[in-house]
Amino acid sequence: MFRLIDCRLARLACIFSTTILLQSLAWPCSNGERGFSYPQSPKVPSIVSERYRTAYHFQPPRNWMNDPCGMNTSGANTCINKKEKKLHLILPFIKISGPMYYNGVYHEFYQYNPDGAFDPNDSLMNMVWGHSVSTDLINWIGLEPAIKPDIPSDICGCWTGSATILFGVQPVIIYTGLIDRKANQVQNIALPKNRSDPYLREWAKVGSNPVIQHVIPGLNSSHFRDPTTGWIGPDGLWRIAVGAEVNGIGTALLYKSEDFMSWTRIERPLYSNNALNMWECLDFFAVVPGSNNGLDMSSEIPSGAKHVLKVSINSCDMYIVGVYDLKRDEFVPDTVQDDNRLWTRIDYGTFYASKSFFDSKHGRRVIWAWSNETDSYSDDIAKGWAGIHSIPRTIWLDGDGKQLIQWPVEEIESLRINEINHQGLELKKGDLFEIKGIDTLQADVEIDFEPTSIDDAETFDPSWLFDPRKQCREADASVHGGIGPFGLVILASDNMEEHTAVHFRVYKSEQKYIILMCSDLRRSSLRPGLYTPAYGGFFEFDLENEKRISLRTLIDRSAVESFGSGGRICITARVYPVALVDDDGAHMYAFNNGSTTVRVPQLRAWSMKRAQVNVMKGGSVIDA
Ligand code: DQQ
Repeated sequence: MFRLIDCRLARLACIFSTTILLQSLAWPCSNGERGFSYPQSPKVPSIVSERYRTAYHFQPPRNWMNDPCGMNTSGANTCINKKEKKLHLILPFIKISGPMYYNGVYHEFYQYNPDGAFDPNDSLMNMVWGHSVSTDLINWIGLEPAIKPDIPSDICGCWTGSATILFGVQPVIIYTGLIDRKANQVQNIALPKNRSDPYLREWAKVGSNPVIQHVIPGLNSSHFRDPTTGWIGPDGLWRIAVGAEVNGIGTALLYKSEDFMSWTRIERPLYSNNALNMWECLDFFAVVPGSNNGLDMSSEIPSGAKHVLKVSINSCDMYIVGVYDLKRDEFVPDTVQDDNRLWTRIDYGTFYASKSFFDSKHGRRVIWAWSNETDSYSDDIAKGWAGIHSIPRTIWLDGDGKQLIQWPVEEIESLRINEINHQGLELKKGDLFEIKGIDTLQADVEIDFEPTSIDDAETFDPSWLFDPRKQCREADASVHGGIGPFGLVILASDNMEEHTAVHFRVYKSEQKYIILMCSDLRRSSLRPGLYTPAYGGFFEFDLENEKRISLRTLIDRSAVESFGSGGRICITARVYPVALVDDDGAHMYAFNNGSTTVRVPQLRAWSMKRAQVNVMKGGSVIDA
């Protein structure tokens, strides 16, 4: 696949052993080629430990999982012709009204391999849609897979897509089917068999599949996938976008339909840009700058709203803010950088194929993503599971209309116990303050840092923007600075041989301050050969007025999700400390290594309880 400079560490793991395994299973679709690449460690001696398994992140009880395939999102009023034998959806003439919440249940669909903890995309094997339900986004009940490859238009795999609830009552899944060994792709539809089943357990594919064929001039038909959630245009027609590579260029193809069943391509794409090739897992949504109220794409979009186009490529989720020109049915970016290394990221760590939905229960937009294992393929097999989803996050646009803000959904706070609270701490250069009294392996930490002076900020070099990870490596937590580095050291062994550092460093750039946030994994594990990058990203900060730089870090064993400056910048990381396996416990510290003293006006931290994540299957407990 195509890689960015700072996303370059490809998955080198165990192609040889994977091929043998896949050949022995003799799946008819196997072409022996890897479908995807993502950062993972090369072969290293495996450690089998239940202690890396997360306690409150979403994951199936076992096996491989990747992309979230979409939660049910709302539409509005409906008009269903009950006389039709096959459920046939017809155009509504009713004015669309308010947001809806489907029977009080969240549905999470996800890419899942029922055959083991290996990636079935490697050889176009049996990828199905896993399915779980929840009433709070935190505790989940596992159900049977919603869709499996069993028709000619998905026989080599049911890949990613989206769920839409038409007019508030009719859920529809639209997804990519792989039709042959060359990974040619088409789009299919499935409907619930029984809409009055609160869990929507069973799904049926429509007889007219595929509803969208791969016949478009210049299309690379093995790069034509991941349809978005549908939205309604001013003409009352449904629209979806499908990611594609057309004449070698990344394109968001736009389709419209009266009935969500038969689709016509609009010749002009929603957007295309030759800075990137194939776009996976497109997401397109509306936001009002400065408001954390979410918008339902099928409701009236208020004036002043912006639209966001998110694309996934090369293990990075990037986004562009712009406007949706309704006359031309086109997304027009406010600004777009020619060099895609400068595109803003949803998250600067291990966070891919994100999908957002409008949560009508709380009037917010929620996003989450796949966070792959970054230990090795042999570890996946040894553990018997691979892949988690990030904590669902509320997502909105900052008042300046440029930067998305994300914050863990408030429901996660129901897992907090044993609060500790410190106020008025002061960290001088070289200080380490140990945070005690909580479970440091399962924790939620919120800390504010306030530099006592802004005079010593070092000078910012704009060329660093091209490679923040390099800056995190070179100006790491041990390198003294003017303002910073300060932050948290987590999952630290007794002698600090193992630790993960999440920290900030403040720079001055002409009129403004620029902050570098890093999540440095290079010393996160004593295991040799693991993929342990120093993730990082920059953001602008009004230090003179805002004064406090906040950090929230959710630690969940092998998952570390960090939110800088109230969610302006996010970094998800996967870590595999030996100390965690050995049950030696782990230490957590706040630190400062800059010459400017930093006040900590507030530090709050909690242990996090275990959530009930897919330990119940359809109502009965299953072995996790
Ligand atoms: N994963 C799916 C594809 C998608 C990719 C296959 C992104 O549909 O493009 O599992 O991770």
